[in-house]
Amino acid sequence: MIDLNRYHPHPTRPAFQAPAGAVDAHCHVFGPGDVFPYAPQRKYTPGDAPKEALFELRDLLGFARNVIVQASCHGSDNAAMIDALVAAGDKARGIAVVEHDVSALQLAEMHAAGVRGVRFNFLKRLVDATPREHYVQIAEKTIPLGWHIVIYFEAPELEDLTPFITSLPATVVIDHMGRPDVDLGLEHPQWKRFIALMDEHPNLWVKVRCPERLSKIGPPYEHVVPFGRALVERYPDRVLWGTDWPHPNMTTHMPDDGKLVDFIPRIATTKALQEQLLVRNPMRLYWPEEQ
Ligand code: 0GY
Repeated sequence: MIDLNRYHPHPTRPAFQAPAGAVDAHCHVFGPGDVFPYAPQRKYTPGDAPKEALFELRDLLGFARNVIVQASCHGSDNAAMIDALVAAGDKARGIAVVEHDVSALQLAEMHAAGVRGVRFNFLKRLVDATPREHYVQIAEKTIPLGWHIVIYFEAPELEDLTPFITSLPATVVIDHMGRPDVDLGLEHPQWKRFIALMDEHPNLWVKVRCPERLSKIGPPYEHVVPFGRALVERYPDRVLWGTDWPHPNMTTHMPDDGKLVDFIPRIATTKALQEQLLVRNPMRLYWPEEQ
């Protein structure tokens, strides 16, 4: 029986060979809970997914680097994520979750460890609502550091969130293709609204990932392909890809990360697009000093 609260125990080595220097730009570490306790206000308790397992997966998948995103189950205590960044050396960058009263010293320490952005999470099933003014205060403190903002919402909330998203004077990375309902298709106003937003605001980037969450059918996620491909081809210099390991809150299946990697050439169909998606774009955003 597959345990949906634990990452895939035996991911396959992908058939697709990622280009040298590829970055998994969306993954997490969970705990271990006895060292890095989960937040009291969390909405779910994951199985532990420690940094060592993440680094092993990175190597198995043929990737060179990770961007580790603070997950809601750790609240704004970034200790597990920072510990993983430090252990990874220059092979990882981080996205933190911070409170509005975070100090300049705390931010400087995070920056030194490799944090390069903050995440604003609008999913009610994951977090309690944060006052909008708090997000504004966080943005005012972090954008001057050169950090960007990662936003997680679901497509029906986009209309309400648009004034806020477009007011942010920084690079804004939208998680998981804006979480469209893929059954509605590419011609539906929901998807067109997202495309119009991306068209009008060149500071917006998007993660072209998460077929395992967007699909109600499961692998091989055929009906998610047109959405990912549309974004990669329209915004080749503003797309990122990530595994989302260890895949919290999956209800249908636990994805094999090797198979998720094999999804990449179906949405990025040329070597040039793959190089942009997996190397050039994430390096520009997270390791600009190496460019
Ligand atoms: C993801 C997606 C989810 C969870 C979180 O912070 C989180 O807990 O992001 C989800 O449940 O959709 O990106 O890991």
